[in-house]
Amino acid sequence: MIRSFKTDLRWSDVTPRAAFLNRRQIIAAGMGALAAGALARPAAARIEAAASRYSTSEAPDSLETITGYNNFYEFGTDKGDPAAYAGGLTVDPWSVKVDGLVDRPGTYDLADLIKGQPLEERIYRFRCVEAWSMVIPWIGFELSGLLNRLGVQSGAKYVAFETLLRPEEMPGQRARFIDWPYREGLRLDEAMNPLTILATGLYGDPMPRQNGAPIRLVVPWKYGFKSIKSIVRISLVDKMPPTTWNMLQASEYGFYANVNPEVDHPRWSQASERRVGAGLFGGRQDTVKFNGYGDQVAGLYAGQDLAKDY
Ligand SMILES: Nc1nc2c(c(=O)[nH]1)N[C@H]1C(S)=C(S)[C@@H](COP(=O)(O)O)O[C@H]1N2
Ligand SMILES: [Mo]
Repeated sequence: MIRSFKTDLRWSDVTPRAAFLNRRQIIAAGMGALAAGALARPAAARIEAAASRYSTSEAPDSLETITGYNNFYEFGTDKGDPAAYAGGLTVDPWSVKVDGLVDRPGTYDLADLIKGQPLEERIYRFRCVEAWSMVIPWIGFELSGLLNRLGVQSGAKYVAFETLLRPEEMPGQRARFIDWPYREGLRLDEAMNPLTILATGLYGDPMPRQNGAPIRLVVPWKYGFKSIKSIVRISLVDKMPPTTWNMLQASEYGFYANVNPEVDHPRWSQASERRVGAGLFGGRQDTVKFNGYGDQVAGLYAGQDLAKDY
């Protein structure tokens, strides 16, 4: 088990979910069970994992907020569409294709792919390019651990990801303004940073479908669109891969998409953000460069002009 370095705030005390207060009694299934393939059994696997040293001590948004206000265009463009329409997504069985410049390519059953990766809780700030934000208690593991296991070859410079393409279960994919499947990518050093995780759950439970079940990326210093959901393909490549929002509107959405209050979106300011769960008394707060994770990631961009590499 991972020890908490932050004892001042226990987010289990602030969650409104009565059921969640019982989590310590139901952890028998535990992390091992989750890693071994209990991912798709909604009630079966609750995960014990204390806040890691990378977690914020800010209070997470409620489960209702995190699962009710989503961007997942495969299910529609309204914030309530994923919650309304993702219920029919089959997440078990689930396989992920690994290809490109990697020693162990193949199509892996999800449980095999993530076997042995140490799950932990990461309470991260999450900042959408649309200038809203949340705090989300993810369960996941460092992408670097998986990439090391897969064996990244020396020519690889980027990691590319793809979301499931299944219009029968993803009604938003019938709209053609996006060239499906949804695609994202990271530079290899970004992918290897310990903040970058693949998340398989949140609030101690397997990942809700609207949040990208059964496995999604979380890159907390970048705008939310980089954190691609429901991943079915991971490719190690030598060139910067095409990414969905950049393909749609390159002048508005760059490849890097680092949270940056100094670089406005062409149509709105990025200087501040609305904390979604703040409710009546909450308001806007200042946006922090790299979403507050600069100590860990600013060095990745030394020598880059972030106004140009936006
Ligand atoms: N496949 C896929 N991944 C996606 C998206 C999407 O539309 N499709 N939306 C992105 C955007 S814009 C955001 S802000 C986050 C939202 O994550 P959340 O709904 O879990 O908060 O998912 C990102 N990942
Ligand atoms: Mo977003």
